[in-house]
Amino acid sequence: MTELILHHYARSPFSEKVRLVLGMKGLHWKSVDVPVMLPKPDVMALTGGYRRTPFMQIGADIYCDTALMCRVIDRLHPQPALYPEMARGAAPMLAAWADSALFWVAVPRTFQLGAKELMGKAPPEFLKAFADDRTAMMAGVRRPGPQDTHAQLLTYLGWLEQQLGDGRPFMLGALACIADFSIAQSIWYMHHSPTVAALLQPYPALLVWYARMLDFGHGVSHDLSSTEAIEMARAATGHAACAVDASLGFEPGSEVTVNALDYGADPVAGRLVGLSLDEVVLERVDARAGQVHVHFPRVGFQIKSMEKSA
Ligand SMILES: N[C@@H](CCC(=O)N[C@@H](CS)C(=O)NCC(=O)O)C(=O)O
Repeated sequence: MTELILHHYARSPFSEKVRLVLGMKGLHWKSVDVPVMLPKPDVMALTGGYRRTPFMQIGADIYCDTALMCRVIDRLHPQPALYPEMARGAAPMLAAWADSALFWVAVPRTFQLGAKELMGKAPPEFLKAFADDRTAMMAGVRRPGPQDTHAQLLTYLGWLEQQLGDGRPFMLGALACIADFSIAQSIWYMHHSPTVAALLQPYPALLVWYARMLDFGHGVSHDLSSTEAIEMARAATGHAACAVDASLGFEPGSEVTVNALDYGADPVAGRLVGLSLDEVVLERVDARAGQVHVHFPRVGFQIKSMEKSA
């Protein structure tokens, strides 16, 4: 079964990155709306504890983190290529910068300057609950202040404008690649606040590039409820092929946990069924979703043996 189900919410920048990728590929996909904050019981039924947004489901295979999701989408639907030959190494490197450094100044800066425009109509109880949720998700992470985000965002926007300075249509040349989508999500988020969007005016090449990115659209989505998605996982027969490369330090079938190394680091526990440089895959059995395989990228995630620590 290769039907793509994206679990996401409208205002999520990382979700917008994937929606635009689905648009570039011209795909039909199923759309499940997830809560913007905890609790997320239907998310947990599928992921086993990973709370970040978005994640992708294909039958009983669950893919966490957009870096992996985009590689899977590209493998299943290779044209047009998301990692074109001209940028095989540079594309994921630039994407990783945009998903971390750029994102973590663009999004906080947008909140710092545009909170009222973004959240103006939300009731105070929602705002308090949202702030508490994100504070807990970011526990232990140093967060930049307004002077930091101001200076760093201007530096990054300057770099992007220079990168497009020779008139190239996309960040790494003639073709769009994963880096364009990772950068676009931050610029997209800035546009939710008119005050913050105005900061982009001195960067004309970036704005032309951004309009080109929006032209990809989102493909064609069909709404699905989270209950139906869980039912589809339970009904699925089989999983995507995977195998454990034991030279990477863990035994096939061992009990492990996997967690993100940066934030939202809640561990997911399961039996190790896949391990390569590209991904780590856990098998877990959920009361509602049945036997699911939860996939994470290897980069940016930590695997811990439960057997050793027991
Ligand atoms: N590296 C992750 C980052 C995902 C991420 O930070 N997503 C944000 C929303 S855009 C999030 O999870 N926020 C908390 C939540 O949705 O519960 C990815 O590429 O998927």
